[in-house]
Amino acid sequence: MKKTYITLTPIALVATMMMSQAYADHTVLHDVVVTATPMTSPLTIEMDPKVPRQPLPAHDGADFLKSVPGFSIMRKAGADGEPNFRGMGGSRVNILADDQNIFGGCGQRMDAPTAYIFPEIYDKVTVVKGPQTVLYPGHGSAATVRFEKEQKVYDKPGYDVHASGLIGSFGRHDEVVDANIGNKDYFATFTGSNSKSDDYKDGDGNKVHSKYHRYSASSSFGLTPDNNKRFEVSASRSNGYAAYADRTMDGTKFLRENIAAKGQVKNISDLVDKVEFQVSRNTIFHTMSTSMRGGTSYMDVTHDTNSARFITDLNLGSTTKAKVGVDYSQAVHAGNMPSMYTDLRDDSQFKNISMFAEFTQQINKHQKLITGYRGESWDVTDKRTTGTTAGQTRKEFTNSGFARYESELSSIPNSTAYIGYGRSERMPDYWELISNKQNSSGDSALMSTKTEKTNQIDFGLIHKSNKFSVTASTFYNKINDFIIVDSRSGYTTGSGTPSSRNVDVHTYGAELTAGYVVSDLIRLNSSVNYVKGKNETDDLPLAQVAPLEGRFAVTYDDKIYSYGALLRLVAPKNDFALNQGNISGKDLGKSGGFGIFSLNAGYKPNKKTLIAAGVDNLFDKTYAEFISRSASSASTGVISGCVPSFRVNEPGRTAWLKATIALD
Ligand SMILES: [Cu+2]
Repeated sequence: MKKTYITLTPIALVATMMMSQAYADHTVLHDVVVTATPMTSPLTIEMDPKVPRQPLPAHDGADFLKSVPGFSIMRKAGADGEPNFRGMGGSRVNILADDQNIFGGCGQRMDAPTAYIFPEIYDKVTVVKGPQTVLYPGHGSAATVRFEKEQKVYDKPGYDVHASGLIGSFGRHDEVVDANIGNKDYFATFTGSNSKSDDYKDGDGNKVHSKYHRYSASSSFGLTPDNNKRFEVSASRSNGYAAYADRTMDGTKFLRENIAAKGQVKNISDLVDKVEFQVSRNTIFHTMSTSMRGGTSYMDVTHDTNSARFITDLNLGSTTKAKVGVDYSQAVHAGNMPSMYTDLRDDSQFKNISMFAEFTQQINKHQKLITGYRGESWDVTDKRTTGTTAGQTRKEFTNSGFARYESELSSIPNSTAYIGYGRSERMPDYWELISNKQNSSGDSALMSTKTEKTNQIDFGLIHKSNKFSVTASTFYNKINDFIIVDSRSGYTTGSGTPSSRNVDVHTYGAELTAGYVVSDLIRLNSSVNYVKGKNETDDLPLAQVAPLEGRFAVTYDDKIYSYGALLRLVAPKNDFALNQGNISGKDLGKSGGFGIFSLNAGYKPNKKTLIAAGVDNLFDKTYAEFISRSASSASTGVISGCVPSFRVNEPGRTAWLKATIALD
C-alpha cells in the first residue's frame, strides 16, 4: 500500500503542477471519448451524456458516473451498480431524473434509482459536490446528480434527431434514439432505448452471472404560446431484467412508469424573472425471482411516488438573485411475501413538504456569495401490521443550509477559488427506517434512527488557460449520527437483517484534475482522488470508502481521427470495517491494487457523424473494486461456467464500437 502511495502521490503532484489547466477551446467535454470529467464551475461538473465514454458504461445511470473523479460504482453484476461518492453511498447521492426522485423498490437494493435511468436519452448531466445546493428534493448530502432533458424549442418548423448504435463484447448491443420536432407553437419529443448484454467474462475467462436487457420509451408534447411560456406533458415507460452475481435471486422486472406535466413562464415582472411548476407520478414495479436459474420463488415490490414542485427565480436587486420554491412528495412502498401472502401490501409511506431559498449575491465583478436554506417536514408511517412500530407515524423537521464564497483570483489569471460550508440534515430513507432493524432483537428502526447531520467544508480552485487546466476540490466533514448499516454479529437479526445505527464519523479528501495541451493535436489529462474516513464511535475506519485512484490519459485528435489511451491505477486498501456499510453494501475485506489500460479511437467524417471504438482492459486483467458486492456461491454454483470468486469481478477485455449520428 505504502509503495503505491509513494509512486502515485508524486505523479499527482507533478500532474497537477505540470498539467494545470487546459482547453480554452479544448475542454474535456469536447473529448471524442470521455475518460474523466473536471469541474466546470465551483463544485459543479456538467456532462454531455450523448458522448461516448470509456470504460464502456452499462446502459444505466450509475456506470455513467464512473468517469467522474470521486465516484465509485459498486458492482453487483452487469448492470444496476450503486453510485458511491467520496465514501458516501445509498441515498446520500441524490439522483434526479428531470428533477424527480425515483426511489427504487427492492428491499435488498437490486434497483438503485440509477437502475431506472438511461443517460443517453438526456441532454445534460450535472453533479453538484457536497451539501452545496438546497434546490432539489431528496435525501442527498454527499452529491446531487441531475439527469436533464433540455427541451428544444423551435422558431420555425424543424427537427433534431440523435441516434446511436453500439456493439460490444459479450453480445452487448445498444440502440438509442432521441427525436425532437416542433415549430413556434408546439414541440414533441420521442426517445427510445434498448440495451442488451450476455454474461460477461472476467480476465480469467470465467463467466459472471450478469446478463441484462433494458428498454425504455418516452414522449412529450408541449405548447409554446409565446417566447416566454412553455407547457408540457410527458409519459415514459421502461422495463427489463438483470442477472445478479452477488445473490441468490435475479431482477426479472424493473418496470417504471412516469407521467408528468410541467410549465414555465418567464419575464413576468422586474422582480419575477421566471416561475416553473411540475407535477409527476413515478411508479416502480420490481420483481426478483429465481426463474433465470430454473427456480420458481419470487417476490414483488412497488414504490409509487407523487410529487409536485414550484420554483421561482427572483431579481431582488441588480446584484442579488434568488430561487425560492416548494417541493411536495408522497411515496408509498408495498410488497408481497409469496410464502405467506401474494397480494401487494403497503409497508410504509413517506410524506415530505419542503421550502427552500437560494440567494446569489454578486459582491463585485470578481466575487460572489451563494447561500441557501432548506427546511423539510417529514411524516413517515409504518403501514405494516406487525412489528414494534406497526401503525405508528414519525414526524420530523430537518434543517439544511450552506454558504459559499467564490472569487476570481488576481494573483493567478483565469482562476476561480471557492470555499463553502454546508450543513445537511438527512432524513433516514426507506431502507434505513423500514427494511433494516434497530438491533439484533428485530425491533423496528423507524423511531430510533436519528437524522444524519453532515457539517462539511469544501474548498478548491479552477484554473484554465490555453495550455493548462487544473481543478482541485478538497473537503473535510464531520457527520454526527451518521447512519451505518451494521451486519456484524450482534447487530443482525436471526434472518440476517442488519441494524441501522447512528455513529459519529469524519471524512476528508480531494479530487484533482489536470490537463495539458501539448500541441494542436495532442493533449494529456489526469485525475487523482483520495478519501479517508473514520468511524469515531466504533474506533474503526469508515466503511465503503474507495482507495486512492489516479487516471492518466493521452489523446491525439486531428478533428477527423482521434486516438486515446487511458491508464487507471488504483491503490490497494488494507483498512476496512468488516460487515459495516450502507444500504447498498458492506466492507468485505482488504483489496489489492491494480492498473487497467484501455485504448480508444474516433472517426468524425463530418460534424453530424461520430464513430468511436475502444478496447477496455486491454490486457484482460482479473480484478475487483474495493467497493463491490461479494460474489454469491448460489450463482457461481448454479450457472454453468461461473466459478466462485470473493468479490464480483470486473469485466475482462471488452471491445466496443459506437456510431452516433445527429440530424437536424
Ligand atoms: Cu429485488
